[in-house]
Amino acid sequence: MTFFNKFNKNLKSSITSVGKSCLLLQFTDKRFQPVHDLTIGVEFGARMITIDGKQIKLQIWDTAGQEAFRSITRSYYRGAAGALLVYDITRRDTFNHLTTWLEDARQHSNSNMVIMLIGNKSDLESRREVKKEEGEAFAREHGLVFMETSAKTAANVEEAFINTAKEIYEKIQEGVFDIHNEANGIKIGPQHYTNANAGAAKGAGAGGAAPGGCC
Ligand SMILES: Nc1nc2c(ncn2[C@@H]2O[C@H](COP(=O)(O)OP(=O)(O)OP(=O)(O)O)[C@@H](O)[C@H]2O)c(=O)[nH]1
Ligand SMILES: [Mg+2]
Repeated sequence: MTFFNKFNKNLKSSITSVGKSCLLLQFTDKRFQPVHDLTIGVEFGARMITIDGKQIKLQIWDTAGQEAFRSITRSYYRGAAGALLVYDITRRDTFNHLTTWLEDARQHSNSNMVIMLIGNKSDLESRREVKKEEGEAFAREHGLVFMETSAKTAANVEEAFINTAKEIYEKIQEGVFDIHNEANGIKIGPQHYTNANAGAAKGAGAGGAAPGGCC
């Protein structure tokens, strides 16, 4: 699973600091780090979760929001099974260019990639610039799942990652992903291999992604 914010070709100020790295840290380490350095290139996190009684390892790439790293981050989209598209609810500029970002992500990723739209910093209600309804409408229009989160209070952070993984898992079971092609960001662990070979990925683990995968 890759993990990145929306970014925009023209306004560098709008592409960083939406809270991607903090969300990842909250998910993997269950803590919030108020002062967080800009991500340089790509960072990595991983966590085991259980879905449907199966152990699944999520491998998560945290990409830089800065335009300067765009070509590096793009190369991580292709091998990802899922993505969190993050904007900051207190900065309308981060919301305004979601369409541009989404086009770019879809163009450079697997067409089956699950994308979840995240409006982060929901704890800063008094500074809100983007209504929740606007996030919901954008997600509806583009076929994305939507959630508001706070990396600070941990609200919905667990749900955002796990629901994305569940969607990937369901797609595996429906046979949407070719689980024998690791370029899809999914790798079946040895303990699941017999089951996976037996049918349409039944018993398969889902998750992580570029390159790597899971289980
Ligand atoms: N109040 C509040 N602040 C947050 C939240 N998430 C992140 N922040 C703050 O926002 C700033 C940027 O967070 P990062 O996680 O580094 O942002 P990023 O999207 O990874 O930024 P780049 O790596 O530059 O693309 C930090 O000062 C965080 O403390 C949140 O949910 N609530
Ligand atoms: Mg970062």
